[in-house]
Amino acid sequence: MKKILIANRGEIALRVHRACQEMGIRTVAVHSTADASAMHVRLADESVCIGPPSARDSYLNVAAILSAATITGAEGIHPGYGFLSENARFAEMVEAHGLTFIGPTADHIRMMGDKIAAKDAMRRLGVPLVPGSLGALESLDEARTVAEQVMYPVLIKAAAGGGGRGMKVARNADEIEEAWRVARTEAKAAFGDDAVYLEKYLDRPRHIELQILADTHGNVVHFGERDCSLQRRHQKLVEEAGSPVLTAAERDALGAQVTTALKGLGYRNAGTLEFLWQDGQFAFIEMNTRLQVEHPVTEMVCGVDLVREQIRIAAGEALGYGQEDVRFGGHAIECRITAEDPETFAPSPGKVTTFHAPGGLGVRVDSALYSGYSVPPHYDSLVAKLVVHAPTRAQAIARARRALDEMVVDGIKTTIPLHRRIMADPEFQAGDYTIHWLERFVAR
Ligand code: MV4
Repeated sequence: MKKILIANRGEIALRVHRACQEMGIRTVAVHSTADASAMHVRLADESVCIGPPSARDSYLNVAAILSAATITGAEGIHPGYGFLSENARFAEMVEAHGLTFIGPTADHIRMMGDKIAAKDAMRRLGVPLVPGSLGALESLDEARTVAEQVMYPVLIKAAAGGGGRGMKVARNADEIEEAWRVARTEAKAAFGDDAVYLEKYLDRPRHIELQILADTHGNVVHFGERDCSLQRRHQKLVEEAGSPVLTAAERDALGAQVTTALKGLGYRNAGTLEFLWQDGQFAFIEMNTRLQVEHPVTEMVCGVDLVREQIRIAAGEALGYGQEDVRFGGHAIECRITAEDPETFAPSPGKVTTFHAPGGLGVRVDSALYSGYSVPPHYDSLVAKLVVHAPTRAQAIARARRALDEMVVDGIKTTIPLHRRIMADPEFQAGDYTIHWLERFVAR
């Protein structure tokens, strides 16, 4: 491929541009009218305005994006994360236009978008799951029966859900009818699909995910895990690689199971399998068929450029290395810095009067900010990812604290002060947290 269209904005558009640049591939940026002076537009070799500020009319405007690719002669489209990245129809249309979609097949995107189909596929391939219903629940009676089998508390989840939407807990038999009714109603309203399934509710899990790459020649390798337990309202704030609770042997065992499964599936390109981890046990919950926001922590510990690999795979190249060639060095932490009030989380768009990125050994900042840039109110509030890498977790935390103290984002409110507090906290430093830790931390 000689030219790639980047169907995204912000830091991830820059991230993809940088990989292309280093591979000698020219880039086409697309942008809304609100992003005419955005950094991704400035850096790209060419740019096309695809619509008004509303994402619906610009970054989600399939016709405009395909037209932009056609008129600029782009051969491939990288969707980044969010927007059209997990839209199977879009992947199909890209291919139907004779272009390369830099990601998995439309069929695999569709399969993993249906959480019931995803779990069923993983179960058949021998990946451990949370105990629960086999497939969709056909009736309230079936929900009661499965709940008695796996034992309360249970969770009813929407098949079309994910990311925490359309989930209802039933703590006992008195609550199951209400959970069943509300989950189905919400699923229908949110996704136009009222299919639901049931799982035993794990009360204090960690969220641990595994990064994989698969080429079109049958090779699958994993790049270890990320611990993403530090989240608030399903928005991740801090991610680390590796997880503070996992041994190398546990990682190897999980990785072997997952790479075998994905070979069986014929999966291609990048993917992430999400697990809940509790009491030393892994249970698969969902698979993401895109590059993830937190991919840099994996890149830092493995020394791999995941976007470069995605592009090579999409071009039909073989990975060219095996699992034994993937080495894990040191520890990496990512702090997601958003344009939000660090106490109330109210959005804080506006003009950045001064932006100063930290630097030094083991410090990486992925950001589309510059001094004088106005953060538009129309999109996600993520403005910078501070990623640090060091030989040990304790050194990585010290490095994150030092870098956060160097970093300046004036003119808007950001979550930098909250990250300073998290990095200074003894429980965080001990690695002693579950998915519920951060909600309590921000409330105190
Ligand atoms: C769960 C769970 C407990 N038990 N499933 C939330 C988002 C979606 N990806 C799955 N989620 C959960 N599923 C069972 N059987 C708890 C959550 C959950 C969660 C998971 C990962 C990260 C943050 C979370 C926050 C609240 C609930």
